[in-house]
This record gives sequence, structure tokens and C-alpha cells, in this order.
Amino acid sequence: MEPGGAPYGLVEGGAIAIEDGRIAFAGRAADLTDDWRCVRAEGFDGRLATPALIDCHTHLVFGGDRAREFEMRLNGAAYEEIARAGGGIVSSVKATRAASEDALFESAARRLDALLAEGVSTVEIKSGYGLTIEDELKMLRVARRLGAERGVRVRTSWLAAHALPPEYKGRADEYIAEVVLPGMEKGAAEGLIDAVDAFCEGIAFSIEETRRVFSHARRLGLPVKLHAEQLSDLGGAVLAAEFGALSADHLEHLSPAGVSALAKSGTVATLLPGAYYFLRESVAPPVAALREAGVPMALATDCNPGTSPLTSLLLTMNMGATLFRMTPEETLAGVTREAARALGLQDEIGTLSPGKLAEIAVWDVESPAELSYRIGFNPLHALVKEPCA
Ligand code: DI6
Ligand code: FE
Repeated sequence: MEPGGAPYGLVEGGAIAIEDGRIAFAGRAADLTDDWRCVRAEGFDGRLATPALIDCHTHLVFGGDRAREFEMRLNGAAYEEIARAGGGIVSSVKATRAASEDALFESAARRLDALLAEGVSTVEIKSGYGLTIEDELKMLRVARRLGAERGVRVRTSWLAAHALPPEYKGRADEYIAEVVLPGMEKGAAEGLIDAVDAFCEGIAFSIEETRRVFSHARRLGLPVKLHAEQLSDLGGAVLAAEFGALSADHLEHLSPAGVSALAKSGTVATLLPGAYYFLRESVAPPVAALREAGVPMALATDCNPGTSPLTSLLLTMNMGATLFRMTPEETLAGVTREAARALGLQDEIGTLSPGKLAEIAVWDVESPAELSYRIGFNPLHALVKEPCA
């Protein structure tokens, strides 16, 4: 709710005027001046208009899948056995390295189309399953191509610090020096990188290693974001805040110190209930404390083969409400206004405000709460992205 405004900023009997692809007016139809009465879009009466949805954290591009591993685990196989059968993140790395750009494009396009069917206009896509300079850049080229061919805005993140590839076992420093940092430079020079991310976790990269990655990003003028406090509290959120990160993501094990650091730096807390659900975690992120401290909360799918094979932002909204106790209003802000902020796009998209791009989802619902209330139902009526004239 905007201070003093109606819940959701909802306007009954509203109208939106669009000029040159941007919102020129948004408010009560009764307040629309005569200048705007010339062209009228039909079929939207009585429906709900929201900003187009934004998925601000995905690993959409990867080779293969991990359904077999899922099946083995549910049939009682032990971790060891799965690892011996080539399971885990390493299997996704192998499959991604082996895949051509065309094959990666085809498989990711299916997942992207599922997101787009629910009114998504913007998707963040990370590298992180190639783990060589060339394979990481290959993933980001595919991400750019997805954006171009599907007419959707794609923001890319350099996540070479996602896992240590087998050939660098026990040599994280060398991996960072030989792959993560020079690859970041190459990708930035080729215009393939919009932001830099890392997985700061006991099973991935330490605070000090993450600091090296972030310092290099800063030298290159790239914004940062971080997978932090997903499985344990390493203090990643405090580090992210220190670097003025766009977002800190996951945050199940976020400490009170982490909450205040995010509040101070204005870093968005991006919550990922799909991974929490799929891993059957029991510690939820401290939503009440984040709310209390005024930390903006975004929601995203974290679509990835290992821990969140999820391609629905509407279901993500439902999970944000049922699993994390976010209000329906917070879940909608989480996939619009705050997701835009998590990508640094808050001046362009994320709300239906004059001056912003006209990217509007129109829904067949009675109230905005329905968007997070339903499970597995898609009430999208239309996605408006072009000037209506
Ligand atoms: N957090 C996760 O849960 C995954 N990556 C990450 O940063 C796991 C990725 C995988 O298992 O494929
Ligand atoms: Fe992730």
C-alpha cells in the first residue's frame, strides 16, 4: 500500500492512457482529460490491470534436467549413490558444457514461454552452469537471444562463482583468478553482463572469495547481487549491503544484523519460495523483521534444475503467501515494483505510473488477491506492451 493510498494502489473505474509506448495517464477514468479520448482499447472493461510481471532471479538457461535424480531420491537412493550416478550440480554443468547454443536456446525457450504466458515482460537470467569462460559466455549469449527472439526484456547476471568445477577442486582461488574475474571482463566488454552474482555458502564460495568477485565488479562498474543465507548464515547480506547490492537473494537464515544492513543500504530482499519448497526447508526467511525494517521484498522463481524447477510466477506468489506469510499485496509488489528495483529498473517498469513504459497485464479476476490465492490457474486476459494506437 502506498502511504495514504488504497491497498495495492487499486483504482476502481480506472483508465490508462499510453503515448509512444509510455504511460501518459493512470488514474480514475473520470479524471481523464478530453485529449486522451481519441483511441479506446476495447475489451478491458471490468478487468484488473497490473504492471506486467517481472521474474528477477532465474537460472533459466541450462543443459539437461535433474528429474532422474529427483526420482532416485524419492525411491530411497542415498546422496552418495546419486553423486556416483553423476547427479547434482555437476551433472547440469556437464550437460550445459555439452549443449550447443541452439540446444540451450530451445530448452530455455520452453521454460521462458511458460513464464510469458502469465504476463511476464522482464526476466533476469544467470550464467553459472558452464564454469569455463567460454561456457559461461555461451549461456549469456543464449540469454540475450531469448530476449531478442521472444521480445522480452532480459537482464543477465554473471554467476561464474556458482560452484567450483571438478577440475578446480580445492583450488577456489585459482578458479576465481583464472575464470571468474577474466571471464567477467570479457563478458562485460562484449556487452553480455548486466550484473554480477555469486553463491555465498558453505558448499560454494566464502565471504572473502565473494568479496574478491564483488571488488572486481566494482572496478568494472557492474552492479552486484548475491545468493546469501540460503542454507546457513555466513553474513552474505551484510557484505552485499556493503557493496550497495541491488538485491540479496534467498535469505532463509538472515540474521537481525543482516536485516538492518539491507534496510540501510536499500538493498532488495529477493525471496525464493520455490527452492524452499522443493528442498523441504523448515526455516523461512524473516519476513516480519524485513517488513518491520522497511526492506523491499521481491519474489522470484529461482528457476533452476536442481532446487527450483519452477516456471510460474503466479505459483511463486501463492508460495510467498502460504509458505512465507507475505500478504497478497506484498506478493504482487514482489513480482512488479520490488522486482523492478531488484534489477535497477525501477524508473522504467514495475508500476503503472506516468512516464514508465506501458507494460501492462490485464487479468480476469475480481480482486488482486486472486492472483496469489489460486493454485495452478492462469487468469491472464492480455499482455499490453505496444502503444495502443
Ligand atoms: N542456490 C541453489 O539452490 C542452487 N544454486 C543456488 O545458487 C542450486 C543449483 C543446482 O543445484 O543446480
Ligand atoms: Fe538462484
